Amino acid sequence: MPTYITTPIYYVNDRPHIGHCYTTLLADVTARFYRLLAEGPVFFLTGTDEHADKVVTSAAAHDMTPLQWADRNAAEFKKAFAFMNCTSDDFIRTTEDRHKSKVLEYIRALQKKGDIYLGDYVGWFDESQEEYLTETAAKEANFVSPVTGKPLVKKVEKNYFFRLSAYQAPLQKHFDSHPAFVMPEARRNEVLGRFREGLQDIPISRAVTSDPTSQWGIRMPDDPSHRIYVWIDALFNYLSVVDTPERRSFWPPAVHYIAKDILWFHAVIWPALLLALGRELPATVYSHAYWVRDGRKMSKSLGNFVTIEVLQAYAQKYSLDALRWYLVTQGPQGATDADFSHAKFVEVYNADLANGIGNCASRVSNMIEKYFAGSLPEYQSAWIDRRWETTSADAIPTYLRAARALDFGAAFEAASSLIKDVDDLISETKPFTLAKDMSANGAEVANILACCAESIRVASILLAPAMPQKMAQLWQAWGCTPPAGVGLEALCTFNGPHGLKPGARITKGDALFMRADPAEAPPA
Ligand code: ME8
Repeated sequence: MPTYITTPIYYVNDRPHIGHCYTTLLADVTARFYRLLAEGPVFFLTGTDEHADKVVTSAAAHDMTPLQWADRNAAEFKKAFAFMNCTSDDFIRTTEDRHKSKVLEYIRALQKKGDIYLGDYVGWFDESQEEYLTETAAKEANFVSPVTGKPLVKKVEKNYFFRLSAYQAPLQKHFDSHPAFVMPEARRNEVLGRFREGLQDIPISRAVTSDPTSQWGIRMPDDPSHRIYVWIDALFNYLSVVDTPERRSFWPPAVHYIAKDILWFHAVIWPALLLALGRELPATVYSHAYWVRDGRKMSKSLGNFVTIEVLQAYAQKYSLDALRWYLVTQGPQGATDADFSHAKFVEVYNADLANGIGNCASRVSNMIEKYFAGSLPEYQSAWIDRRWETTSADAIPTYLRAARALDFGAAFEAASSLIKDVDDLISETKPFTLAKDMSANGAEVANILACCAESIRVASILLAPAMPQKMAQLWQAWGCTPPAGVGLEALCTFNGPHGLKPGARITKGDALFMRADPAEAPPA
């Protein structure tokens, strides 16, 4: 089955930071997991949202045209995601013709159906978020932006409206019959709570005036005095990119990854637009929480963003895969914000990586080198199979269940449990002691080390979506690079057709992860 995974398209008024990298990384890990499953083609999309008013303002402040400014920052986002080793299949910029022409097509279809009409709008506008707030929401927020605290602006406009109210009942039905439509549960409940207040039609255009800001954006079909509201233009990216003969089979998306800030647009407005267009709805909108720093929200005014430069310094010092591991396993998946903390980074790095898979793989390859001249020994498989069945076999189904449910924290914990089982096996059986008398214990040492090496191989496959480079390094040292196109379950069958074979060369290679000193200052 084709699998389609998306990230938000990010505003180009600013440079990328940890938040953007995190969401795109989650999507990358998901895409790599689905590619590993080899159940069908995978399409992973990210990109930039370029028609926001604030792009015009920032561009002017830098003496550039909006498009020049967008070009520059879109390139920054591309660079950031390349640095994170994210494997997106396409990068959409909403200023591209392929997107703009599709948006016009969708708007026309909605007009024809009577779902878009011209009316008057009076409302409270949050200029920093490019978003209108309902009267109730504006009052609750004391007429300031709930996000930035800037005063809301009262506006009356002739606008084109989308008949959102008509989709209350069908959306409710969809929510009722698709419990995984919005994840996690807390976010689903949040949407349903607001949803019960009732849906009102929403403005989807803005008047074009002499103000240059208002001239940026896609014009309404047959009415150049209006431009399409940036949010509507942006949401359509998910469809426009795959709405081609070659890519059509990717629709609908398996998951739209977003954070909690843009939940309403994705959980209500976007599905309503899709229902209106007669398109299938995405399987899941996954709305994660926020990265914060030292317990405080990251913001421009505090100047406390974890920038690309900070992330690069961590990758340089501890390796990119260690950074990916920290972000994915300690990040704000679920409903709780996560703190980016150096102490936590080092703790997780040492526990999971340096003392985890790194140390385990190096111990096992050292012993194979020492006792069997680096050649994987023969073993009595009945004994090993029993050990595997009793301690480790559950890790794979647990991993699969968790990863399919997009719970990568739990999935990688299951993968790491294999490494812990190997450590436990070594502590219990002490092959290094047995090896003192190889003529008496050689067969037993062989059994133990073969079992350990094969368990590490299986773990490395499960860990690869998070740490593709380091696992590839291990596969190279052990000559067990998995062939492309073979599904995860076949690859992970213990001593299966893709398992390590007796006689395989197990070389030590470079250490995967060197231990870090917790007292050391954060990399700068
Ligand atoms: O909202 N922690 O773009 P945007 C985690 N263009 N993730 C964070 C984060 C944080 N502190 N800060 C930002 C827009 N993000 C629109 C989207 S989609 C059709 C249009 C991530 O540049 C997170 O994914 O403000 C969040 O939803 C997104 O960046 C917002 O990016």
